[in-house]
Amino acid sequence: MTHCALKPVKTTTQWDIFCCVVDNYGDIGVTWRLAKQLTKEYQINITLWVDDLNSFSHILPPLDPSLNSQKHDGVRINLWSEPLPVNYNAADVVIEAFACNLPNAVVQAMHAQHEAHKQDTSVPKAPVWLNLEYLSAESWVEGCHGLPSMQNNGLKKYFYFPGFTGNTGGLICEKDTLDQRNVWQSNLDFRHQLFNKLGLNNIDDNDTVISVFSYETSALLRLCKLWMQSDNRIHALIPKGRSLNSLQSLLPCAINDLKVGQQVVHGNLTIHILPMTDQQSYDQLLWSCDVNIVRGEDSFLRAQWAGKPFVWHIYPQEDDYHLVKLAAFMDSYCDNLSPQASNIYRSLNIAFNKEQADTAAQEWQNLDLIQPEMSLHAQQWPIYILNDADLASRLVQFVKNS
Ligand code: TRH
Repeated sequence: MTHCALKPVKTTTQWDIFCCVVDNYGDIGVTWRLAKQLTKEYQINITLWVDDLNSFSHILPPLDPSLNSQKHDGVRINLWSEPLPVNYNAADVVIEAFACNLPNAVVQAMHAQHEAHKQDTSVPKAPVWLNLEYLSAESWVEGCHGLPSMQNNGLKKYFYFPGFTGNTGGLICEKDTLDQRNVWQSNLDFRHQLFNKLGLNNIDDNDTVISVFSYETSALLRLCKLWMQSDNRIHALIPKGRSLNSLQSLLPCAINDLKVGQQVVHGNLTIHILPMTDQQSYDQLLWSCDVNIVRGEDSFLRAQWAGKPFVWHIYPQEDDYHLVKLAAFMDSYCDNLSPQASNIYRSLNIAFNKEQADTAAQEWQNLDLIQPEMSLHAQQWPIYILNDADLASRLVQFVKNS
């Protein structure tokens, strides 16, 4: 047998994505979405290594947290435990999400391949190693996106920064998302069916429906008190989770004792306790509401793709750094708005995040003044900001170029 005959012949591309769940659902939410898209749109073999399957199962209910390995939506999902439960073979591309530290076995396998390639260039090169960073609209991102960092062992790691401009890594949005949303929003039957599925059977078409997926803030309680006194009926759809911590004074029992499907009525406000759903149903919920209150990174983007007005509760960071990131996004989002709309929308978002409850309530009322402009802007924004190049397509190109 010749030396060449021993070499593995690869027919498909294998990418491994490593995700460490820090807290909440954002780390797994982003990596799961990307994994699904790369599988479906680029036919890449993806293995998603996740260190916390229990958290993952909240946004992927069919996932069985007791299994070390399983497949959903074409993606191989492996429990990432230390040491890795299998002998690791280097993939073609290795993505560490949000600077999670890769397992030693992975780094060693990449390094071994790097050394083997140096000896014999017909052996495949070391995998393309990327660190997928958090999303930010700050201007420095353009300068850092795609930079390589030379590691002590001779490997190169690239920093891949998502972002809102052409010189960044782009934004996660599947190719059919906006078309699917348009179909959904053009026929009220879809909304009715979803609401029925979620047990929301007393919502009239003229009622205002607001989805709420935030962290704790006194601004939310203040808004609920405002909504109670509204002239029309308002429905706040709230999954069991952190938002409710701010609303304890409005609830009939401890949060743990609330039942999914339970409704709490105060004046013209009905609070509906929702289950956590899979990502697709959550998208459909965002498409169906009049306003969405979202948070973090992934629901923040999905609210933009929903084409509806939204309030962003940004993930809090040390020294209030998140307020810098919030301002950077507001600069971008409000760039083409009239001064009045820009002022009201910025002020509402800042007040919500800084727990300036009365200002948030005042600016919420002011939304009425700018409603047509904000609705149009919310529709136009996704097309403008995606600029025909979502994150997955830019990522695939980036890997080809490396
Ligand atoms: O859960 P989050 O607060 O995640 C955060 C942020 O990503 C933050 O940037 C990060 O640093 C921190 O985690 C560790 O918010 P986010 O990003 O919106 O993620 C929520 C995910 O949950 C998202 O993928 C949407 C999904 N989801 C569902 O699939 N079903 C649901 O019912 C709901 C409410 C959410």
